[in-house]
Amino acid sequence: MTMSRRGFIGSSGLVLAGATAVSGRTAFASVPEAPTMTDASTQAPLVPTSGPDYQPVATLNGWTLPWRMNGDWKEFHLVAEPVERELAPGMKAYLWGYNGQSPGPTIEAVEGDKVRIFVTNKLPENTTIHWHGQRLPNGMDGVGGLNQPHIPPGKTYVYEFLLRRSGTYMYHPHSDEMVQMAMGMMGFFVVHPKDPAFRRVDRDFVFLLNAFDIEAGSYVPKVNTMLDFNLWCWNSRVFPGIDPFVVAKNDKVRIRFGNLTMTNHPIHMHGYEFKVSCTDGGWVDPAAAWDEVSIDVAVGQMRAFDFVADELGDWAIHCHKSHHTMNAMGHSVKTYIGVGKKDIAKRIAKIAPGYMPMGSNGMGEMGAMEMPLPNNTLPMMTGFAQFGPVEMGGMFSVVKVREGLAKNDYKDPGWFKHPEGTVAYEYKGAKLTEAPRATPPDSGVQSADWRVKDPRKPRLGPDGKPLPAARAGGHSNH
Ligand SMILES: [Cu+2]
Repeated sequence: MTMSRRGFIGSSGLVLAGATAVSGRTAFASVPEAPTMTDASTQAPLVPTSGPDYQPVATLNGWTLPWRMNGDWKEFHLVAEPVERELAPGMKAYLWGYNGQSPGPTIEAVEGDKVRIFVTNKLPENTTIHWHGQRLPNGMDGVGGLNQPHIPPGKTYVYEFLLRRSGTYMYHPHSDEMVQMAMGMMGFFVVHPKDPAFRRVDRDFVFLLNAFDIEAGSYVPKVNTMLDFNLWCWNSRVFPGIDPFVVAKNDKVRIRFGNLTMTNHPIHMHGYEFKVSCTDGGWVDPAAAWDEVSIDVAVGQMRAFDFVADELGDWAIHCHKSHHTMNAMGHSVKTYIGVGKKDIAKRIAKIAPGYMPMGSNGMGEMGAMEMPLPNNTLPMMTGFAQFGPVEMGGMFSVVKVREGLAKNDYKDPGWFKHPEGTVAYEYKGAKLTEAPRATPPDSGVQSADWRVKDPRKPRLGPDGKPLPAARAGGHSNH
């Protein structure tokens, strides 16, 4: 783990500010150190060294927040602060997050734990944290003004509650939340079951869906955008910057995702059917789950699905809204399919020298093209795999199922080696200038018999003359 520890104790005024904020409640000898992550790659899961056993989650392009025990309290320390996040190689964003990254680190604990979470505000404005989905005392729910005073810049607040239910929860500000969530402030909160065998899997992945609107060449998201975002992210990363989901053949796998964007995302995985095992409301009774290949996750929801990885390969996993598997693009670009490129290029070049016509044969050519880009943005479609350009961006990654991976080995195994004879191949028979065409199949039924009739027009017989009107007793439109 590349983790730098913040010299917290006695190093700044923050400690004093923190101490006064909590002194009314409990006397703390010290505030736990807030670890900081500088890396945007997936960090190894944090295997528990004390307390009940559980299979730790792997946070996609993220990490888990270490804790310390203080008596029977599990103590964590989150620092809300401006961060610099690489969205994919070639593009950085100036976001707000926690402990050096957006999203913040995943909090993991066990059902029945008492957690004490210190939140230090290093933002230029007030914040709070809401623990989405948790059962807790009302005053710990984090809605600024309603449940607690907002946390002013420079102050540290303490949240204390008992983890009453296992499940998958999120955390995010409830103070200027439109701005703070548009800036990337959010994180996952996984509570493992007390019984280590309950619904246990071998690999357990988590990520948040988030979206940013960052103009090419700039670094700060436009916080007032409502729907027309140009960077659709998983854990503040876009393809090809999103790490693969690496699993061993026959592993029981769980993928958990929460949606803190402004629209729904139908998450689709290739190669398998799967069942929803968990929502932010709790575990789904296996008898109530049915097989799916896409799960739509609405705004403010999370879903987890489970499957057994018994099919080897590189399986695509992505949002099925095709605009969400694109990177920065103008959504108001005109459609040029079918427009003669040469002719229009000549005419446009007269008024706009250097104009390059795109898209008259579709946009696939952009996947292979290395066009000069402005600073700090990403190609709309990009990424290469073993057979060529993938022509994707945004919310896209690959589930890599391999034989013989060690437990907790999440290293990218490279591209799948297909067994001979299992890849779609080019037809190499007699030369075809054109596909041979057959006549359409004939069921013997007149297609006219199926057609809805326009009641305003007389029905015509096969000779083209009007048929006699329907007889009495039959249906009539008059
Ligand atoms: Cu989507």
